[in-house]
Amino acid sequence: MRNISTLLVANRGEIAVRVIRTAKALGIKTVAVYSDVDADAMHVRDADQAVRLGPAPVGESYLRADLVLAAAVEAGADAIHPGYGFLSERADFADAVAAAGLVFVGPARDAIDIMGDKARAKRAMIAAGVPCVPGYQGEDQSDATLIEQAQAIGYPIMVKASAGGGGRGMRVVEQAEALPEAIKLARSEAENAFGSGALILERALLSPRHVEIQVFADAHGTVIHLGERDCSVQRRHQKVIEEAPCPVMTSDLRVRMGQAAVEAARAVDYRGAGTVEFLLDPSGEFYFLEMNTRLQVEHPVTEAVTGLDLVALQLRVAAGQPLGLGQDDVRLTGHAIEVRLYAEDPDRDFLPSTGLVKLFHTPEMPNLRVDAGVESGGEVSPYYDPMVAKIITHGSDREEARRKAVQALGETAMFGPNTNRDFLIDALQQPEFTRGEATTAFIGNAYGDAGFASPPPGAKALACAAVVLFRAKRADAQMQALDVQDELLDWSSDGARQSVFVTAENGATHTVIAQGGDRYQVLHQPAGGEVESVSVGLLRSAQNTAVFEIDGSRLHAVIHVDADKVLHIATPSRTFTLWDRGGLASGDDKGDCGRVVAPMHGKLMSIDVELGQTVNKGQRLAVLEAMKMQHEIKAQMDGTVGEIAARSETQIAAGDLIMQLEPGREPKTGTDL
Ligand code: MV4
Repeated sequence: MRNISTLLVANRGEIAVRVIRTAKALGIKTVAVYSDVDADAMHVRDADQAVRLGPAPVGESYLRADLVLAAAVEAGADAIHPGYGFLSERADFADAVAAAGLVFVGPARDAIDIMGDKARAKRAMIAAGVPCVPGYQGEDQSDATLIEQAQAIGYPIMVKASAGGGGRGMRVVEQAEALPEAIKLARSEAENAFGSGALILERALLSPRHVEIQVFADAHGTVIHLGERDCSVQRRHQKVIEEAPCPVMTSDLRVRMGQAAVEAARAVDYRGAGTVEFLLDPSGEFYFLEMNTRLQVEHPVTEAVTGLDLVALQLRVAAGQPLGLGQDDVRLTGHAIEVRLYAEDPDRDFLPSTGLVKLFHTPEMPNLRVDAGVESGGEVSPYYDPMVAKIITHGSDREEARRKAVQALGETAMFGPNTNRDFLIDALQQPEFTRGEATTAFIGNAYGDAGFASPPPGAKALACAAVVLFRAKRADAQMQALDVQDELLDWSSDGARQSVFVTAENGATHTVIAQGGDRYQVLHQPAGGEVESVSVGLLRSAQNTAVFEIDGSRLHAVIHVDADKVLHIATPSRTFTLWDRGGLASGDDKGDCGRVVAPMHGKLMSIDVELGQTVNKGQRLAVLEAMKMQHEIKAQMDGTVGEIAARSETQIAAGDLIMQLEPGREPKTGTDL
């Protein structure tokens, strides 16, 4: 038995905050670690002590096992919780922590090692009788062997990096002709990314569900499972929505998958919290994919349906105590859904979006849990994962949890960096998801190649926004004229007070007429369109929220007005900005979307168009590599390439001009008419 009285949390963001919360509840002192850009971060302020690691890049801070270990020793910690990512699945780190006489909150090095290698893991699972996706996971990596094995497996085939994980280093091959080239590419990618070019082959399942089982093991021979999570809703292998239980689970299937997961854990002498990932076929067959030897991002849905605190169990088991819980003690209640809020821009191909968080607001409601790593006034840094918060709802059934998630997100907003909030709200309401039929093909089916385009706000939402701006300006006037009586502020000699706005979005004008008693008439006129009159009542307004009334319906909004009077507003379905353009003509913005600028710092990998070429809206213009990811830069309009200002194979800064598109197209010349 080991006593844990001081715990170092070797992570940042929401998971560091979450681990610290449970440690505190157990009377355990906490030590945070941080990089220079995180000196004022939430996890640093929550902990009892904090130790600086180094500069912002992860290679100089959160990935430095030596610095983390030294920090633990210096701070007098007796245990290290690695969270997820970073050092959580580094076998040599787990080993070094133990060798230094500290407790590593996780499994021993051998389990991490085996599960970190897909080929070894699958061989161990096959030996333990755990069903695996049919494939090849041998040591002979010659092209001839791989090609021959692929033929035996049958197409389509998945080629996966043995050292990869979570979809990294994975590609589908549809037919035999494409295999040699795919092997070559996959091998060199794997070599670069993971330091090993070893590959495995698997039959590609076409639209399976991604179902994972949470397991827990102690040092006294107890291994149990806490049911499953369905994580089928992923975008480019980034999980977006997770839920428990899986909508198509039956008690018989849960027993069989649970037993397979427990066998998987036993086969590697597992300790602590682990997750066994399976693919579940429409026919009800399931296959082992990989095991994650850490606490996962989506653990809160399991906590919601089991009522257990997984971090508390991890700490108990790490201290050598018995789990204190048998399989029969695990009861699943209701349904839980987690959505991941990412600081990214769905309108720009989901590029990460960073910067000052002007406002982060979430509602208070029963059975809602928010795990966040940033707060208002904080910063989303380009150096780390763009996930900023998780929103978890629990209901008596799936539909209740789903509706609650829509409602909670509708009253959630982050202003500053863009987020995927509106996308999440849309995804949660897609018929396929609502029916509980979403498989791994869902995002592709629902959004296709075009991706998600957030529709512009409607007249009602714009009218509410105009009212907020009007009131913000009036409040300013009030500050400057302290002796003006309140009731006179809405009065003017030519009748009602009114104010004209032009939106930035599409050149529409809004005329707000104050009618007294917190009622307003808003005349909404789209550029060149008919005037529409909207009558808006302000029922409630607080620091950052407002409730409006339009035609008897309530509209809830989260609002934030910048010092320069830019209004950020999130209604239950849309996030947008509005500002007073002081009567600018509506055409003034037109040329702007022809400016193609780098959305972030990075290396310009290619420029895919030529001077004078005509392009279609949505067409790829260039590829930018940033944060190890390739981002396609697409045309925002139809046009002609009028200028190319940057060169490929060069570094480029955020905001730098790449090219200029001219509106309209050159008439086609030639004889193809
Ligand atoms: C697969 C697969 C189909 N067939 N392997 C992705 C994450 C990683 N843990 C394993 N993943 C998959 N492996 C075989 N043999 C499907 C996935 C998969 C997936 C694939 C495409 C689009 C979304 C997906 C979501 C989850 C899993």
